[in-house]
Amino acid sequence: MGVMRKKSVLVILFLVLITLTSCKQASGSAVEETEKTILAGIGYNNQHSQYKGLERFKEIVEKKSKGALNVKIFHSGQLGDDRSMIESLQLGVLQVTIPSTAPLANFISEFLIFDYPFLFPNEEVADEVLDEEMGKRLLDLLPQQNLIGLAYWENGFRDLTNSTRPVSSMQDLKGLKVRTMESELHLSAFRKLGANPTPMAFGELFTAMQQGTVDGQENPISTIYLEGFYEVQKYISNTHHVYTPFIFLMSKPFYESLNEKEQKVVSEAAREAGKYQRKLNRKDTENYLQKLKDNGMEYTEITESSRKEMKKTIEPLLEQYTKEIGTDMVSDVYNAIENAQSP
Ligand code: TK8
Repeated sequence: MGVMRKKSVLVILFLVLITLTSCKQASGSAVEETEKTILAGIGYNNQHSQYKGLERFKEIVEKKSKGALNVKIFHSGQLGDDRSMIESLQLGVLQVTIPSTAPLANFISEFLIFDYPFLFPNEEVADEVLDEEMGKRLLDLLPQQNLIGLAYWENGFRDLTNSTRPVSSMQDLKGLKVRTMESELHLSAFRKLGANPTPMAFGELFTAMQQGTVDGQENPISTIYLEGFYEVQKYISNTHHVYTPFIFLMSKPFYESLNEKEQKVVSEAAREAGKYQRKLNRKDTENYLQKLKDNGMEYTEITESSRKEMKKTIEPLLEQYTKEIGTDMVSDVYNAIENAQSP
């Protein structure tokens, strides 16, 4: 059994143990109610808005359920990477995780749409499309995978960093060893742009950059700063090539074990905490680019013509994914984006 496999088994055993020891009878109530514990695992550390949003979720849920529900938060990938935590939800040994949509696309291919480069023009349009009918249509695909999607949160617009050279155009990408999320589309897109991409779980990324296994990576500015990537990356470019939503996932078996009132509490709390998290993430993004420069990173602007060239180069590649996702779904997403931009 491989190291990763052993780790996942250990994490699952750990989660089962926690769940068993956390279930305790609420004493003194007329009807013995078992307190339900929500184990929530995320990939980022406890400085990121993803963690602070989850703290807000915890606060709302424990207050509104009057203690019938309690939330335990595990950050920094302590319970595994995005894919393994999604699998733990499907098994029912973990109750909440908030992954990027890219790894989720390995379970439901329609979520690949969010890896289409330059799909969203800005956060406001992304909010409107995700929080309205189009976003709900995608959430409705989750129960078939034993998952419930309660809300969209924000990872953000992804920018490229590397340790080798400034990148201001597609030509500068040539041969660059870039880590991508475990998404077939991300991988083929960077290959098409001339880079030398490697898919990798987020938890392995810092060491890979430190050891030179990869030259660069791409993530939102708040991640680059809060995960200390400036310690091992010299150059950052404002590629803004993809907007990645987070998706607040709950294990379907757990969600169905909740009574109606509790289901309403967790659903409303996920949405309310998501609005708070988005706001926080945007404020962080404004502040952190300067901090990256203060920590020695060299910032390069990508010209609009370079962005157009990248988009044109990748376009033919998307045809195969549009077939996989479904042409209707893809055109509906683009129409929703267009409608969200019209006055
Ligand atoms: C964190 C990941 C991360 C993603 C990545 O759990 O893997 O680069 O951007 O945010 O979801």
